[in-house]
Order: sequence, then structure tokens, then C-alpha cells
Amino acid sequence: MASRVDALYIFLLIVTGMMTLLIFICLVYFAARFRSRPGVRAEQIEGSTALEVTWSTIPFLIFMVIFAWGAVVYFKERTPPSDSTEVYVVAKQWMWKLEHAEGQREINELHVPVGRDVRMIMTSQDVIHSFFIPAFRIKQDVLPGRYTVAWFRATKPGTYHLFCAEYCGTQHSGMVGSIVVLEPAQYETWMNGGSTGPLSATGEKIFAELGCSTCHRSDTQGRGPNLHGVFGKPVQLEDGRTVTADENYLRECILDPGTKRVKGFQPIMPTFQGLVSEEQVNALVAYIKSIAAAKGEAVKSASTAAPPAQTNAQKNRSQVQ
Ligand code: HEC
Ligand SMILES: [Cu+2]
Repeated sequence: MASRVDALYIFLLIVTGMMTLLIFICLVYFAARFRSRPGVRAEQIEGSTALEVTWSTIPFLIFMVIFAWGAVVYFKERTPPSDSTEVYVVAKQWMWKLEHAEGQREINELHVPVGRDVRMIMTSQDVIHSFFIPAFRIKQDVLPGRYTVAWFRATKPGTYHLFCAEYCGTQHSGMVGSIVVLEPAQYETWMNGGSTGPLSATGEKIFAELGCSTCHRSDTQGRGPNLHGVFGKPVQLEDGRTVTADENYLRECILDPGTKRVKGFQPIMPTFQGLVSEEQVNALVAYIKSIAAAKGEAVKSASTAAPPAQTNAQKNRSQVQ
């Protein structure tokens, strides 16, 4: 993204620089040309349509170019490619905790391979922070109580600054880290050292430990919906709305089950607010995502999911509902 953002920024600098120059040249020229002289009097001029149309149209066109160009860069930056590697980020006063989908945990350091799309699913366990990697030109607020997303693809090996860009308390300035971009081979070596197993496997364990699995069974007999194949799909709610089961939806179901109740089910799911840490919620989300992926389904978003390919899990779901 960096070169795209820079190109737009340089264009803005050139346009504004040229305008400034033009204004100053006119200022100096007119001051000299129309200076006060004895016997010469100014005369009043009443409007010029041609001139007004010109000075409205030209800036309008320039602004529209800036708008369209900015929108293209913005949408590109806000839309993670669908096959990105995922990293869960938890911010707290005053550190960054990062966990790879493969299970590696890091503090204030993120190792990534060169040339891979990396999508960060971020939340905060206390106040608002902001995930800022200046070299990659990405900055995204990290909020308590919900997920926000940012992505990048590093193109050059090296170590890059990671900052918190939102004043978050006394040691805000110490909330710094680094993004370590490795060659793929080096990255493999790094990856193979000390993992606790995939995040989704950790999630599966927590799922059993917290008793989620007693209600959410992989057949149709549970008191709660079968969670296989839920992620990325539209869900019908009791109040008539249909929402897409993305990361934020899963998170809300776990922490605040009352607000979005699945159609056809009793409000018996207890809230896990305060019982699970942000890391545990991330693991549960990763697990629920993995059991959608295991069925060979499009997992990233509803828009990429092909509706006709109904799996058994989905058929079970519609029977339950
Ligand atoms: C006492 C039974 C029970 C337990 C325990 C339980 N749930 Fe639920 N869950 C339900 C029911 C019933 C629903 C559907 C009604 C609703 O949305 O509140 C549901 C809904 C959900 C949904 C939305 C499913 C969909 O199809 O959209 C998710 C996700 C979920 N639960 C995750 C969990 C997780 C994770 C745990 C463990 C931390 C858990 N549940 C524990 C009963 C339970
Ligand atoms: Cu911070």
C-alpha cells in the first residue's frame, strides 16, 4: 500500500504547492501592476460569467480526481484479500499481544514472511489503542468490546516500527514494538520453534472446558445451534433481522448472547462476559471459523460463499431452525 498512498500524497503536495505558487505570483504581480498612481482611479467591474464558471469548474475537476483516487486507495486498504494469513491482536496498557492462527504467541513483536497477505483481527482489553506501522502506511484504531481489522503485505525483509498511535495512558509512548519481516525459509524456521499448536485447537479445548460443547453439538440434538459451517453465512435472528456471521458476530454471541438471538432457539445461552479473556475469545472464534473451513466452505465472508453448495452441517441447521 505504501507506494499507492505515497503517490496520492505527492500528487496532493504538487497540486497545493502549485496553487500556493500561483497565488503568490499573482499577488506580487498585481500589487506592482495596480499600485496607486496619481491621476489613475480604480473602476468597479460587475461580474464575469466566463471567469466564474472557469474558477468553479477547474477546482471541481481537480477535487473529483483527488476524491476518486483517494476512494480507490481507501477501499484497497480496507479490503483484506480473502486468503490472508490471520493474526489475532490484543492491545492492553501498555503492550501488544499477538497470536498467529498457527499458535505462535508474541509480545510487541510480529514475525511475518515477505510477500504474504496478513490480516490482523484486533481488540483491546482496556482502553482505545491504535495499531500503526508507519512504513506500511497502515493505522487502525483498536477498540475494547469489538474487533477491528487491518491488513498488509510486506514486500521487503527487515524490521519495522510498530507504534500505538492513540494516547492510552502514562506509558503510551512505551507501547512500541516491531514487525519482523523474514524470508520465507527463515520464517519457516521461526515458525517451527515453540508453538502450542494451532489457535483453533486451543479454542476447541476451551470450547469443551467451558461446556459450550454440551449445548452446541455437531449433530442436531443440542439445545443450541450446530456451529459447523456457521462462519461467513447469513444467520436469521429471532427479531427478524438477518446478519452475517463474521468475527464480530461470533464475539457478540459469546459475550452478549441476548442481543442477537438465533431464530428458533430459547434464550438459554449464558453470557461469558468476564469469564473468558480476550485471548480465549479469539481462540473460540478461531475454532468456530475452523469448523466452517473444515467442511470445505468459503470461510472469509458471505460475499464469497457460494449459496447452492449446501453442506450437511447447513442442512442440519435448517432442520434445527
Ligand atoms: C446452555 C446452553 C449453551 C451453552 C453452554 C452455550 N451456548 Fe451458545 N447458544 C446457545 C443457544 C440456545 C443459542 C441460540 C440462541 C442465541 O443466539 O442466544 C446459542 C448461540 C450461539 C452462537 C450463535 C450461533 C449461530 O448459529 O449463529 C454462538 C457462536 C455460540 N452460541 C457460541 C457459544 C460458545 C463459544 C459457548 C461456550 C463459551 C456457548 N455458545 C455456550 C446455547 C448455549
Ligand atoms: Cu496504546
